[in-house]
Amino acid sequence: MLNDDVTPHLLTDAESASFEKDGFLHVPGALTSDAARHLEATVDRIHDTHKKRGFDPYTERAFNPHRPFFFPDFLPQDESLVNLLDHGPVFHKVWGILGWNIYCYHTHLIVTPPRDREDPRTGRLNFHQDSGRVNREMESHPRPRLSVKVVYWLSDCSQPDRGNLFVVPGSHIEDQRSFPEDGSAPSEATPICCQPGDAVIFDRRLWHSASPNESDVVRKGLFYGYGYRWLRPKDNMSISVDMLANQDPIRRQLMGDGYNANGHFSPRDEDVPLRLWLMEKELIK
Ligand SMILES: O=C(O)CCC(=O)C(=O)O
Repeated sequence: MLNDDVTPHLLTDAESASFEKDGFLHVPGALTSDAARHLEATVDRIHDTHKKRGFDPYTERAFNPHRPFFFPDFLPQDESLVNLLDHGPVFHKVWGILGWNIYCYHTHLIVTPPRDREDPRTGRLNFHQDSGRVNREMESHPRPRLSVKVVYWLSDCSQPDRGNLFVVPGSHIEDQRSFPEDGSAPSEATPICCQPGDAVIFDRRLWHSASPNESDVVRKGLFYGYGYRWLRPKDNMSISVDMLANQDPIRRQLMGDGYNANGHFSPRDEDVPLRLWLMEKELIK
């Protein structure tokens, strides 16, 4: 729930300039150590459940403990995951970038075990921009931002061989880019090194990739996609009526609630309580 602790977390001019230039922003210490540990235990519980069942619901195949575990639509799994939707140290920067007509259109967690060195395919990087067909069907140049992703790191990725998120700084305004065919990182790419509890906000257009985990430290991260309310959800976003009923109005906005469909495009006040809250706090006009 948003509280009065706002000013220290607002997007500064320097952060805004850095995000516009590089296409990403590192937010050190976004979570306390206790919060990161609690969330890590939640991620472990979800991961272990599927490991024990022996079935990966995303790939719809047998669970493979050597492969990254990608689990979308995680909000219904635990209230602590819902609580991050408007987590002040990061969320104030998200609306600072995108404005107030936003919601969370996608969540996923990733658990990346040490890679299977016997399998050369696990050593490859896969650089991409987010949003699939959007990158083919939007005709402007550079294509519009539309959304950002936040990742909260729960494991220690402070060394560059721990499955780090690789990015090509500044590449968010490049519609096309070629990458080495052997799956290696180009020299312009850089691993983002983070402590548990750090967050990274990145522009969906930024060319980025997961990387092989060459270490013994299992990598764990929680990803939240925020986009405009007229953008469709990218996963099932299974938000039940009961889940919504327990949330405050701003959370409900962020979980995709609204008065009617037209309000995604031309919102009334009741569609966007975030806007009213920001006006009351004199953070926007
Ligand atoms: O696992 C990672 O570091 C990258 C995740 C990713 O590519 C994505 O969320 O689009």
